[in-house]
Amino acid sequence: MAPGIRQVEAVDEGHVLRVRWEDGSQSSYPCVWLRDSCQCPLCFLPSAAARRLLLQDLDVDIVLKEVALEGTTKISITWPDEHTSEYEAEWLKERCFSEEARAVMRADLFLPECQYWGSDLQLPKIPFEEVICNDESAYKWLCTLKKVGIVLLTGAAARQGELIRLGHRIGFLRLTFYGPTWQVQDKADANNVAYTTGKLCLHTDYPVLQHPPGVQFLHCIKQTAAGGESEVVDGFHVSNKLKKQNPEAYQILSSTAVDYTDVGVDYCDFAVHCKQRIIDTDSRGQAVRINYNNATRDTVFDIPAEKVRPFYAALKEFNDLLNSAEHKFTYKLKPGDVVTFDNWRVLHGRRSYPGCSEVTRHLEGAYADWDVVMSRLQLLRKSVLNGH
Ligand code: OGA
Ligand code: NM2
Ligand code: ZN
Ligand code: ZN
Repeated sequence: MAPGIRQVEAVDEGHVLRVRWEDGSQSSYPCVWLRDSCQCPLCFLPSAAARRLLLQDLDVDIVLKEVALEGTTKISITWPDEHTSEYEAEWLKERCFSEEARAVMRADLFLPECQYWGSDLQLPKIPFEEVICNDESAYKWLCTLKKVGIVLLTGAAARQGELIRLGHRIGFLRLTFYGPTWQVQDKADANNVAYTTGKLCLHTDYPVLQHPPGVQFLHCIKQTAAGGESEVVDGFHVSNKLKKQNPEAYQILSSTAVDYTDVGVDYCDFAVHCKQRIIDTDSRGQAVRINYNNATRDTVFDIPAEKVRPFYAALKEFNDLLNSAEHKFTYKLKPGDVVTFDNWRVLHGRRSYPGCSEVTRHLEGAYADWDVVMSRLQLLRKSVLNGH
């Protein structure tokens, strides 16, 4: 519950509303924002929870004409054109512009908390059926997936179709050229190195797409006796290490646009090209997405010749750090295991295994977008916190 409002007044020549709360704190709200955020049925469409007011009808220099406090939980503003707007105390408090209030809102909306890990990872595990049937388990799954970057779901049936069920649980899966779900097994004339028995070096999937899938699911249906172990590394943690150890290498990998290519036939025929920075960073230089698959990195390399060798040196250094024993966690999937991980953060690989005329190892894979996963997480949080 928000505290009540003690007093309201216009300041800054009517451009700002100052609210004094009963707990002694105060908040300032620019009038242009208040007018823009009017919740009346002319300005706001409740059924869409969206603004109807057009920006062309908003006066950036608007000042308030009158403000009145109604009890302690509501204020009413009259604008120069006699339009009136009402705002609830709680609604205003949540939207306070102070640094602290904005940090609280940001944390609620985006769950930025990140637990870094290395070879010491305690792989989080939750039973698959609990995630399907129980909202609290599903909520725990998605929160952990966001925070740690990887969760193992256990005890799924060892047959195709379980990822479709998981997709329905969150909303929907991400369709790509490899199909709604895809079968990782040794294939004749493989259209991807994943579909062989070879070793897969640490990689993120699908950097050839402009918006690479945010989340990946791999469901083990059959596992080979020898080889085929999985490896994972926390790409954000290793990026931080690289930045400290070799800032120049970090600078190169976070600024060089690398060409990726993928050409073939699967769900349909495809010829995809894309440029990605291997370490994608935000405005503060923090890694937000790793885009690295050595197999689909193009031979076309659209940078000046003299920059090529420094680029490879930087990539080698990153690759060495990724592969260091201190950073790598190794495990082996069992039939019925579904590993779910943040494909923007966690690099994954697999050890090679012996080839055989029959299929000795079979994973079913699928992707989801973070938009869909975060949406489900927010909805689950509401229902779990409301206790149903
Ligand atoms: C892939 C992949 C892992 C494995 O298909 O992209 O990383 O264990 N597979 O086969
Ligand atoms: N598969 C597993 O970037 C990639 O090519 C990753 C994608 C074939 C769907 C592999
Ligand atoms: Zn209005
Ligand atoms: Zn992969």
